[in-house]
Amino acid sequence: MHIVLLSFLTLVSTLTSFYSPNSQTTIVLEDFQSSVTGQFPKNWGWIDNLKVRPIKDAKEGQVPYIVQEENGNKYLHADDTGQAVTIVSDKKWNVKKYPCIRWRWRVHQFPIGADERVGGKTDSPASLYITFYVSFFGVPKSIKYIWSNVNPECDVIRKGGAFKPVMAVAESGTTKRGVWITETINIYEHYKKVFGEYPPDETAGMAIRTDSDGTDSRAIADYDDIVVLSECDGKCR
Ligand SMILES: [Ca+2]
Ligand SMILES: [Ca+2]
Repeated sequence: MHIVLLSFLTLVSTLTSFYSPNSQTTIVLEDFQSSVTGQFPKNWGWIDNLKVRPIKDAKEGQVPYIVQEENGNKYLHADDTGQAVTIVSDKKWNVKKYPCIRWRWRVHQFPIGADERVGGKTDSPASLYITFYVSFFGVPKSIKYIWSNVNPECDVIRKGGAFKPVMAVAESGTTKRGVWITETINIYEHYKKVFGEYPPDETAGMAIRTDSDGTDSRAIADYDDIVVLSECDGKCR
């Protein structure tokens, strides 16, 4: 009798933990594993004069992003010498169900003298934009999460101008060179904090940019494992 009750209780507790509302679920948005090493990533485009174009429309060296591989892991590699191109993915997800985003990045070279607050020096070695929606007039509402040489973590930089995204510093400084760093941000909560309103349920896409055009230098960075999560603590709350 005891044994039956005990096993029943064990079963209940097992089921409870399995169906626990606290169990985190994740969706992998991009891990670059299905892309071809040495080529531009699959299912991404690049922005030219506010239009998204396929990679075949680019001139040699115009879009300096390729997939590289280390021990079987593929990742995106950006090497900008002033091209300053943004690449985009139209992957969308429900930000109410998956309010958190996590990704990892690694900077090999920081643009010399860059400062996103100073006109003409607005370069970031790495950045990931989340676009929440695009208006009828084609104006995107985005937060651009940057790795900034000098601006402090969680700093929010507003430049003004309809097409300029709000920037938020996800990582700061030039000491963590050549090391993969993982970021986790609750973008649903962060959007509310930055814009003072609720975000739409579904996002409109994401973008990546490594740039060094303002400082006329060079920026090199890698990106991988962009994942959304049903819950997290995250930075910059
Ligand atoms: Ca990967
Ligand atoms: Ca720039």
